[in-house]
Amino acid sequence: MACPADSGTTTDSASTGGASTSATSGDPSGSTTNAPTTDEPTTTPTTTTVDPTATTTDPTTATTTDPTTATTTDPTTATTTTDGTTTTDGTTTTDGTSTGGAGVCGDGNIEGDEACDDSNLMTEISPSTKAPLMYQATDCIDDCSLTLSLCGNGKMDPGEACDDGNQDSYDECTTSCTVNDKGYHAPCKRMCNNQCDTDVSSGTFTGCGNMEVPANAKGVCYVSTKFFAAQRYFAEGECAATAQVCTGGFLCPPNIGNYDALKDCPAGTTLIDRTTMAMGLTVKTKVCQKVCESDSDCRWNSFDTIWGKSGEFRCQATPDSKGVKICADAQN
Ligand SMILES: [Ca+2]
Ligand SMILES: [Ca+2]
Ligand SMILES: [Ca+2]
Repeated sequence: MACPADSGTTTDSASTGGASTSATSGDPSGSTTNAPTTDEPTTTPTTTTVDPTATTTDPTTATTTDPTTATTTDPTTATTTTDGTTTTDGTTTTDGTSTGGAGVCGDGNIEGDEACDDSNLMTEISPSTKAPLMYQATDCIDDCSLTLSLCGNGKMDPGEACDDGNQDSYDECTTSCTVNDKGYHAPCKRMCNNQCDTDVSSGTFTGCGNMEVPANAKGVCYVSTKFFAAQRYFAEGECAATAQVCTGGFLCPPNIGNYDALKDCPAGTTLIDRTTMAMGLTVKTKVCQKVCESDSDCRWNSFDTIWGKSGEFRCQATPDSKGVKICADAQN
């Protein structure tokens, strides 16, 4: 069973910064092609007509007749054709149909902007039992945007937001080659004076400094536990915000935040609502968790020292997320 359960409300699916490597921006506002000005009748057609060469197979060199917007510097920005249709690869024919371009992920052929294609739509799990996690040369992330074995080689490869070549996920670049924004889903540590008690919001957290914690919730760093009653797997620890209430007796862990009052989560996260029952206790927990589109939005490659193996953070709709895809460890 995957991580927390039951999402109540959902926020919009705006992606949080940093981890997203999606190259499929379809936002028309990303276009830099100027539309002809219509409120200046004295303007001659030659100065307002969009140059057909604006469409190019290389988004980084898309040009327009307006020198102030001649260059698109963001390679993820979609180019706009003269007929106003938008494509992510710029290869649009005169009749508006797309050709080639992004390719078909999972067909075994590396096409378009694919970094790799190993004939499946899954992110391989490293068999390594110690860091660094190792992958086969052809192992390819779920959306074909990144070759797993190239992350950690110290240089930027296609699909990587960063690569500092080390095994430290707590610095600016995680071992999944995603930017560590120290927000939701960031790697974290929880330090307690003696032994951490059952109040998961206790102790001192490091790594979650940029997390926006909603009212009625508390910031937490979920870390792996390995005792019989609560085997939970969070590779390297995971920043989240939570509210929890327990009924059923003195064994209850302390309440956290205000469960009933927590209604919304920050943009880029969704509210997961789950109930667990054990030993006569009923624990209701709400958690804000990061929304994602593919594994490349999550930390897919994390080594957990508690369990001594690879984490399995994956972008997935869990049994309790009501169809919303979140970054969750598949081992929970
Ligand atoms: Ca392909
Ligand atoms: Ca694969
Ligand atoms: Ca690399």
